[in-house]
Amino acid sequence: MPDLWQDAMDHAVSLARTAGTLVREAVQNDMKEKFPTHSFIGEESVAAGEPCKLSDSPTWIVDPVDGTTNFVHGYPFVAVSIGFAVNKKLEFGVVYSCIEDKMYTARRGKGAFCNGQPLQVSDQKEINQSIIATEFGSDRHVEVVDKIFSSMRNILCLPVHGIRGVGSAAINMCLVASGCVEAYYEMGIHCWDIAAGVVIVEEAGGVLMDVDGGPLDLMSRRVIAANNKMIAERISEQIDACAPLRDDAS
Ligand code: LIP
Repeated sequence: MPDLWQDAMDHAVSLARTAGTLVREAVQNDMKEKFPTHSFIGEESVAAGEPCKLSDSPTWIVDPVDGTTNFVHGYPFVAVSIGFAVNKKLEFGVVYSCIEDKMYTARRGKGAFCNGQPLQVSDQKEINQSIIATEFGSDRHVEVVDKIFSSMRNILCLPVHGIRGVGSAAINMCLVASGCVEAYYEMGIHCWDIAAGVVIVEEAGGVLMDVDGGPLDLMSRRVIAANNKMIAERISEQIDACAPLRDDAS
């Protein structure tokens, strides 16, 4: 039987690559010209063999296309995510949700905004009145998938109002900052998926945590972003944690 949609899918993959390359080159070349002493960590640069080590020097942490699978399938949540760290501390974050045309920005100490409007996390304190965002991730090893399902089952049965997920870590974090979901957690993401969102969530009044309840470690590939510590802790108690290979492992 002929594969009707292979041609369309190949075209989408090539479009995603073109768009990703365009954004990556624009960001990377522009930054190299404008800030020649700065460092760069990005999904594509790391895939090309460049190091993924956070040093004290000013560092751009960039995902040109967060939500790549969405993009390939035309699922309308795709973002450009740009975080900026100095002395290993994130100073600002920018997430542009391209299809929705929403520009999320936050600078440490100066608040978080969407298209210029201030953002504030939800004030909900009850987990059973909360919506939690998460993703299934991209790891298909059965032991990892089992942990993802058991964590999700535990959280669903707390119970919570609902579980959602738009397929982009950066946008999920912006939804926490916007107050439409109380929390987002995921295991298996990368530092470039979440760096910008960290500042946006914090500046909207939210908190970040590791899935084990400890402080967030940007390179650990695990995150909880929540409207408050209480909700974050309730989620962390339910997570069957796995430990993906750290971003800075090699
Ligand atoms: C994606 C993340 C998403 C996760 C996917 C993938 P990408 O990033 O934003 O949260 O579930 O597996 O990691 O690969 O589209 O930049």
